Amino acid sequence: MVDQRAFPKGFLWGGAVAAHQLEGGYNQGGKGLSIADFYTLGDSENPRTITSTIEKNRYYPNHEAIDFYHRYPEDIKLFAEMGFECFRTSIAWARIFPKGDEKVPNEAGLQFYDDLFDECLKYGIQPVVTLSHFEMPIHLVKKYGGWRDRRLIEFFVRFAKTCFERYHTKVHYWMTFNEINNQTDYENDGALYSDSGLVPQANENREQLMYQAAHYELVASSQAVQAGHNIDPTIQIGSMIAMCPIYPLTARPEDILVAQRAMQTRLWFSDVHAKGDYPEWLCRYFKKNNFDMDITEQDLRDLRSGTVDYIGLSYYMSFAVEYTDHIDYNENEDRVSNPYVKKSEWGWQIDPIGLRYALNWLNDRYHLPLFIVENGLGAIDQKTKENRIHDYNRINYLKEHILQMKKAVLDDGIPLIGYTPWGCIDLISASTGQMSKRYGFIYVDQDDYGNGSQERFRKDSFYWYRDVIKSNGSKL
Ligand code: BGP
Repeated sequence: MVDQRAFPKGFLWGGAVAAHQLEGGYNQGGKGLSIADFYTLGDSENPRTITSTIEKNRYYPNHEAIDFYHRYPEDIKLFAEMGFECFRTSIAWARIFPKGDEKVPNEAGLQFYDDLFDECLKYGIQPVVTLSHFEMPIHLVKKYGGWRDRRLIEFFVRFAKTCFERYHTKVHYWMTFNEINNQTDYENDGALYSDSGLVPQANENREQLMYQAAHYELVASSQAVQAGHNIDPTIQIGSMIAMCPIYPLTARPEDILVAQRAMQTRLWFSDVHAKGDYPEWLCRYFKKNNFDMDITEQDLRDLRSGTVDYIGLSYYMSFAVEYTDHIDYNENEDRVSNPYVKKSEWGWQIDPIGLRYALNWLNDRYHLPLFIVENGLGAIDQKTKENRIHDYNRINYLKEHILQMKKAVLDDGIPLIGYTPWGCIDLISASTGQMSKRYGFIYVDQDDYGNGSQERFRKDSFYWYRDVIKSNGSKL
């Protein structure tokens, strides 16, 4: 018997996307080039290549993406048909400040988001906005080396202020950096590049570089929170973390200890965001490793004054870890596969109960409202001759996760603001650049190489999710 209880009144249902994964129009309306414009296509085995120039005859999937830049009225109308109450997207930094370090914003870029947000509001859909979702102007990477340079704080805060001033009456919920904690995977070039615009040199200590860049991002975030609240004290500015609960593979105490450290390693970013302080274990870790960190007294004051109002999280999977020979967590060495959960076609471990566990964990730790701003199943979809897409696997995935979310809210008392499943319309995958790794309720006729009509089709999940929203989660 499926749990038929409804969610509390006011719970926000919607969907989530990010600018560079769907807008296209990469060089239109005065937009500068961003780091996402330099990513080629990859696949499930091979990460995307980061090129230093845009090479002729190579395919860059984010350049055109699904052309939301021109087609958004049609897409928002479809979201409205599903009954969306909110829509999470990001603002492409390079549309507003094409180079990133100039003082005057690009009016055409600002106008684009005004028009987009107005189109949402026309249907009663409130925009939820991430300021930096795996994107920054490429000029900031080329000239300053990305977030390794303290001057980025000033540039980001100028961008954030410009957005708060312009849109604060239209946007209530904001987030500063998408999945800021992905950088714990600092051995992965893609994670460092997309989160911080870092291209480490051969002689550099990647780990120290990650910590330094993350520190500047955290300071920038805290200054942005302060500025946002000065502009409009009613807006809510959140952290956004990739929440992957990490389990010990066994009850062996060594496994428990390494899993605890792994969770601390993933969560220290939101610790700083929410509590305004570095955790003690991390300060000791910096010293033990002789990391020469540029952290000033003023930075520490800023971190304390600019704590977040809520925690936004993505939830796709859980991990399991096993002790090897040290307790300091290392993503690549310690992660193992969990025999109790299934995997997606891309090897992501599917664990709905882990979502309830994650929400309880975050609530205990932060006592702040939570917002699930990403969740979903990346899968290959087949369109039939009748233009139908029977995506039962996706419906099942989402249903199982919503059921656990319901228990977390109604049985455990978790203060959850809302739920925006990822890629509510098919878009370019962040990790692979593929179109065929689809998450949407809306199918976009386009293949991995950009061929296709780009026509939109409602999947079976479209009708299912419409009913979920209409019944406020009682009908699953
Ligand atoms: C998150 C990102 C999104 C998104 C999603 C799915 O990490 O915030 O941008 O893409 O994961 O990942 P992928 O597109 O690689 O399947």
